[in-house]
Amino acid sequence: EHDYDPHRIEAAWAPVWDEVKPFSTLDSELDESERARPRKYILDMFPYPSGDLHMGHAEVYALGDVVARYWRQRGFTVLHPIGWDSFGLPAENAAIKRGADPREWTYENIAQQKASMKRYAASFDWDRVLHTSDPEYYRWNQWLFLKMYEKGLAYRKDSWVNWDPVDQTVLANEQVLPDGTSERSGAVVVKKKLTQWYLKITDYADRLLDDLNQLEGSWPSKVLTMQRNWIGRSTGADVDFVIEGHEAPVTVFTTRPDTLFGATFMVVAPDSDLAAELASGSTPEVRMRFQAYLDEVQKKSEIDRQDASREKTGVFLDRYAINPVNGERLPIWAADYVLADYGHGAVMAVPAHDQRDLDFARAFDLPIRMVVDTLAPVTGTIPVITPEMLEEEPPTIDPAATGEALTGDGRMINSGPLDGLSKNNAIKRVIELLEERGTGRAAKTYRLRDWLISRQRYWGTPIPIMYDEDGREIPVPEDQLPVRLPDAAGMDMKPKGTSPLGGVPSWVETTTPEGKPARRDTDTMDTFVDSSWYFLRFLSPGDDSQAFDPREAEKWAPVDQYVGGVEHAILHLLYARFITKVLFDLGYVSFTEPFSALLNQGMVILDGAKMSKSKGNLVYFTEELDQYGVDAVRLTMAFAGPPEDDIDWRDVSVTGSQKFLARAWRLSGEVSSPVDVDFADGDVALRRVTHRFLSEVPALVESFKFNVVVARTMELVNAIRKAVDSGPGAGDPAVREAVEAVAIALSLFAPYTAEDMWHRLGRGDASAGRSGLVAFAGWRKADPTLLVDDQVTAVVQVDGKVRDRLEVSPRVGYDELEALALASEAVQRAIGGREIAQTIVRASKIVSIATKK
Ligand code: ANZ
Repeated sequence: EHDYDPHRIEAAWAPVWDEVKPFSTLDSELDESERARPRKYILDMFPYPSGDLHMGHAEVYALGDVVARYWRQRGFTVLHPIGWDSFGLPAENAAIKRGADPREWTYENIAQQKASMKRYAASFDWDRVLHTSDPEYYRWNQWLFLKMYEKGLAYRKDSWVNWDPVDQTVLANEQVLPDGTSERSGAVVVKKKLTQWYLKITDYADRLLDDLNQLEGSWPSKVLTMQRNWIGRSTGADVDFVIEGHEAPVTVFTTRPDTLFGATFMVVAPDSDLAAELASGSTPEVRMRFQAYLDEVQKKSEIDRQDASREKTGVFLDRYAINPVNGERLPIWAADYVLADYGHGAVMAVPAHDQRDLDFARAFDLPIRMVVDTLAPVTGTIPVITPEMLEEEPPTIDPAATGEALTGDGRMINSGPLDGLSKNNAIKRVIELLEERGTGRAAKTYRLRDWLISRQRYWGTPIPIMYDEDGREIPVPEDQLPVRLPDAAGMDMKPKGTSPLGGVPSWVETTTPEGKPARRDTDTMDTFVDSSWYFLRFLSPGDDSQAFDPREAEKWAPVDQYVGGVEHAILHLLYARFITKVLFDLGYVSFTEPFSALLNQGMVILDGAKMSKSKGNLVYFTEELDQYGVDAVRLTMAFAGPPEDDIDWRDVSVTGSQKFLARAWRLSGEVSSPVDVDFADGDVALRRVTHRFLSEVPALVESFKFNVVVARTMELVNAIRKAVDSGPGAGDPAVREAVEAVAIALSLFAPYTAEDMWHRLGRGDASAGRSGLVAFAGWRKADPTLLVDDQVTAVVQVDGKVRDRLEVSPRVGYDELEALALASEAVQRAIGGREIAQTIVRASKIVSIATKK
């Protein structure tokens, strides 16, 4: 007999599983009973194929697998697919560096990662693998784009975009970090004016926000908050201002229409079309100063511009707007604290009540008028005036003097028909006034912008649009999809500001459906398009007639449990939610949220720091597997702590995990009772331990307390060891029952060890297909009669005399026992209404009450 050897066990079971394909869920692979079972869709975020798997993957796939394997044990047919998010810049940059084809680099890495995942025994359905860089996949990106184009949800516009000067490509707002640098290259992002494709996610802003309420409790609240802030809905009003010498009125968005009488000037974003228009209608001198200012502004990042502490800059345009409520002439300025693509790119400035406006007014000597008296009480009691207060100089609140804008509530002053109203009532009233006159209306605005998807790079999905000789957009007919990427051989991929595809005339030149010459759009799509709907493609792998079969979506989707990193809390999840709603509106799916529940795992770190090549603190995935075996690494991931927490690889003991697995495994060889023994004849004490375990584990797994489950399994193993060595012995039926429970539980964390145990216990039968594997053994039901606690007797004394005896659980708490004692009638009688001086509780044995004499 050999001892526990993880590598021997791995070598024994990997080929068996390859043969049985235990986790295939294509209809053709399921038998009738499996098709009839309830279904679960458990999805781990798919990887980007950059080199081999790393410890971060090791964590997410270990944890996702616990969930998938758990639901199988609960009798569900579980879909747990995997694929690769295989388009994107790293492949292209690696290709440029090494002169290789991005395609080769990508698919070699995929092959390596796939082999590692198989070795890691992640219970994936290998019949449903997808790669987003396959034409069979990206064809459907193009289809989706065309569907959105038909609906007006994909459109082209000319605008200032975020430009990464290192990668020489456009970035979505979401890809620019708070410090104004590129999430990808680290370069400081600048602005550039380009014609680009956008998806109209802003049309869905309200639904994307409101539907988050459905996810409350099943998504981490942190992620919900991040999504809410990203969408950033503000409510207020749009107010139209007539501009002297300008035909069209200018509309501004304000959250404080109540302060309209306090507007003393108007500010437009210097980089807006409006500013250019107003300047061009002004004097030559203004035009020159404006242009010089604009040149300055364009060098700044949006983050810089929003920094409130920065010194205010701007130019007077020598133009005037008319305040619709009082006819006042407001000078119009261009200043960079107003952003071109928020609201309408123009604000009514109310310096008394807005800090940015106040700073600006003080810098340029513009008038400041208070319209809200924030000292006037709105609700509540009037403050008591003390004699001391009468002695003091009344504090001034005038913003012109203090430099502090008054943003609080109060009573309206200097505001004609609004005077005396509170803020909220004034907002209501002024909106009514504006609506009556047709010069304003209630409005909402969002921080969220439309999704810019054009990228000037090679390794992505070509945008399925061509342009005829007049530059008109012509969608590529659906039956001509996919628009395939041309071969990379001989292509110059170096970033140069336009897509490398433009350098392949044979690809660019095409013909319209009418046979006229046309040129293809040479940009490719943001890879977030690829990952916005991949969870649906898993449902219909290989279907070349549609992106996915709506009937399959009906069967499996939405995803019941999504598992992945919190780094995707905004972008990926928001885009997937958006596209799901679009597909709902188009009638392809019947649900509006793609991921019913979300688990964010923490990071694997070393000595408190993120692992990275540059820091030289990498722990290598395959080295860990070589040294400790797959199961010990997987178990360590689950045991390290709550899944949301970071795991410091220095603080864990993979050796400890391995020792525990060996202890459990040895027991499976010691069980000497026959397979068909009746557990009911077993030792009751051990059976109680086993059944408590069986009853408690499901709720623990379902609340992601995987570490607690592992701890409970260790306790059970200890109890079995005791029973074998110094209790009823290895032949007792309760020992078999307990060891089998351990094997089934370990199948979630340590699949090789569990399979081997199952086999040694005489249960496993690989020739029976998947039903002969431990993964499908089924979670055993706890026998409720074995869950009842032993009762112990606690005595209750009052003033030294025993007055009652209580039957309680040995685990009863102090407070609970005290409450039970006080609830006793006999005890109350003995107390006789006297005050209690002292109560001493020793759970679970005694409660001693002393009364005041
Ligand atoms: C007048 C006013 C008076 C404002 C007042 C605030 C306080 P949030 O809450 O972030 O949505 N604003 C509107 N468009 C802007 C733009 N393109 N760039 C910079 N600022 C802009 O902010 C809405 C407020 O931000 C609006 O309400 C407007 O200033 C300003 F006592 O209008 B407010």
